[in-house]
Amino acid sequence: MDEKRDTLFESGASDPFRFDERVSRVFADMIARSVPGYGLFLEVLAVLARRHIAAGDHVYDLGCSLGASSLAILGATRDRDYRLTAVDNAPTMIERVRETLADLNAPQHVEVIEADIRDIGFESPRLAVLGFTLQFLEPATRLELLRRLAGAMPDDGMLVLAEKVHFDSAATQAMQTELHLEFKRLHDYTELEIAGKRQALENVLVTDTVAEHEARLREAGFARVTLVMQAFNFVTLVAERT
Ligand code: GEK
Repeated sequence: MDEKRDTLFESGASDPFRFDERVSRVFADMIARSVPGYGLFLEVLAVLARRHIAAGDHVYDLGCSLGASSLAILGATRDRDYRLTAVDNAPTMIERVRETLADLNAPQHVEVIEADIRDIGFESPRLAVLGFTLQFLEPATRLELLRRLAGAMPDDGMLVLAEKVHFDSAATQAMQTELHLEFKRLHDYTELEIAGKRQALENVLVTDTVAEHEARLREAGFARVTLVMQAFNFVTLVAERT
């Protein structure tokens, strides 16, 4: 995989954000320098996978991008024989993730599907991961996807949902936003790049509050929702079917 540094917003303003060839080429660098706690999220996911996945299970990585979540899961469970389906609707991501996962020679059965996650059927997902993906779906379509996931899950099914969130309190929101911006500055993004990306993501990445996520997950059919990790305005929730 040709790893490249993210300089997409060097000159500031741009068109609305899209997961295209340019983004796919720099994606690994972009997400590591933009999402506080991304590395820890992958470790948390590995722990959850080790704890939860058993032989014969079906695991879904929904919005897999370059496959980092799949790799974390597969690496932590090499002693088990199960099926992992990685899905993304960006052709350039799929092209790259196919290569990565094929080269991996994983003992598990891995398949990569290019599709909108709202259009595929789910076959008894014991573990499903939405790693910073739900936030890119039109808000009105989120509940239906979660409902279908919960409905297809076995009783001991689990969803790992990682998202950027916002806060009801204006003071908390201001503080968390400032800390996120400082994280980006720490990773050498300029003010122009930060402003450009922010503009590009407007109406493309639409956040909810943790309370909104919890309420929607419950409405979708998940019985228990647990916050397992937070880094500023990025959270990971575990939703259990029963
Ligand atoms: C990781 N989980 O590295 N159907 C399928 N894929 C979609 C859809 C959709 N409707 N909408 C967006 N995507 C990964 C990171 S990135 C997060 C996930 C980020 C895909 C989109 O093409 C992109 O690859 C991914 O969701 C979101 O752990 O960029 O902040």
